[in-house]
Amino acid sequence: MSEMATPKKVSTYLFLHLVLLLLLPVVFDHVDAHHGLKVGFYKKSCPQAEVITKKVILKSILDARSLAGPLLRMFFHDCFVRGCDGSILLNSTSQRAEKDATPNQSLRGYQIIDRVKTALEQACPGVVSCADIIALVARDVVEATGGPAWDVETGRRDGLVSLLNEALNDLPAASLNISSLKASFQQKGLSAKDLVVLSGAHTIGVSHCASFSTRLYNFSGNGDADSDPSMDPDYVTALRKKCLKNGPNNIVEMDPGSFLNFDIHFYQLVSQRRGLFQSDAALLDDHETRAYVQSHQNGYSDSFFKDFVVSMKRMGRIGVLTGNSGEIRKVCSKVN
Ligand code: HEM
Ligand SMILES: *[C@@H]1O[C@H](CO)[C@@H](O)[C@H](O)[C@H]1NC(C)=O
Ligand SMILES: *[C@@H]1O[C@H](CO)[C@@H](O)[C@H](O)[C@H]1NC(C)=O
Ligand SMILES: *[C@@H]1O[C@H](CO)[C@@H](O)[C@H](O)[C@H]1NC(C)=O
Ligand SMILES: CC(=O)N[C@H]1CO[C@H](CO)[C@@H](O)[C@@H]1O
Repeated sequence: MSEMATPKKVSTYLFLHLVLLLLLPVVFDHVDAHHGLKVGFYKKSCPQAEVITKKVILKSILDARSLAGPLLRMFFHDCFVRGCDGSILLNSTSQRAEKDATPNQSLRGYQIIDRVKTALEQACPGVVSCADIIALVARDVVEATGGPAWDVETGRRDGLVSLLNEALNDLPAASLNISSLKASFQQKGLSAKDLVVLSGAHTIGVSHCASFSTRLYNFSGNGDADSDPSMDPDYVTALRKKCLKNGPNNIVEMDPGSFLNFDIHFYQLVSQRRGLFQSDAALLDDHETRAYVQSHQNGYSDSFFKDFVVSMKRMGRIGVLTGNSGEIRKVCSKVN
């Protein structure tokens, strides 16, 4: 008889259910907020994963420091298209892959990712995803070039699909104005602050003339002397020498003199109207992003480094596959 539900028991029971129901969204939100990723995901399954990755990267960067730029950029290109799922690494099949989209033309360093993957497959076959390798490598190249170090959230799995058109649609072009840039980031769940902070990555690396030459010549259709008024005229003159009209598609350092060092110069350059892309210059066209640029133009990197870590983590959570979704690729350039 004691098993029988008395009204009191029923209401207690219902009450507990109600509490659970109310708590569920909280619990799920919590998991969702981190998209199922966690720091040290491979702690048990492949304890050496991060050490091995770092070793390969330090050696590679020592041999070719200029690979730091493209390897950091690769993380951005992976995450903005279909989420951080390693889709940037897949080769074209009957369907043309992201890799072949114009914005990726200048991405390099795929062989370094393969080198890391080979080392990890030897240590723990089939365990570490290519998507996580990109995320770990991005951290390692920032650290290796003098930027901040941080704990990378891992646990991403690899996607099965890579489509050229998605790269064209989802990667913001260097010609975008501030409202389009903000919209592009917002579509990925990132804020105006993330935009201005992550753009600080342009402190390392190089760009091809083609990515900004419209700013140098015939900008508004009034002849070759007509340059983008938002760029410092002295800088225009200097860049024209490196990027001749109809000349070869040369490369220029984005942060001249320190393009191999992850530092805070980007904000100095932008505030001096020497950002290379219209998308860099556009950061002065919005009150929030402009305030960030201005408050970081004096060269103190502490707060930028802290902000950069936060925004990299946020970018690293975009559209991730976790749990049983996707797969762990054996070779990063093709699905299993
Ligand atoms: C805000 C939107 C962004 C635009 C429009 C943009 C555009 C570009 C362009 C056009 C290049 C030069 C490519 C070339 O001509 O070789 C470049 C290079 C680069 N970008 Fe961005 N980018 C953006 C955001 C980011 C983010 C979020 C990161 C990483 C956190 C990043 C990291 C880099 C790096 C490191 C390079 C140098 C690559 C190298 O040395 O080869 N960019 N970006
Ligand atoms: C920014 O560019 C978009 C797309 O080209 C355009 O519709 C919009 O009017 C532009 N915004 C500003 C403020 O110029
Ligand atoms: C500049 O652009 C305008 C309009 O786009 C075009 O008609 C003109 O021929 C260009 N001039 C030069 C020198 O390229
Ligand atoms: C993917 O393409 C690269 C470059 O063309 C090539 O070296 C690599 O072997 C390809 N991967 C596969 C699995 O075919
Ligand atoms: C590294 C790489 O795969 N680059 C490709 C980028 O896209 C162009 C086509 O737009 C290809 O020709 C490149 O090979």
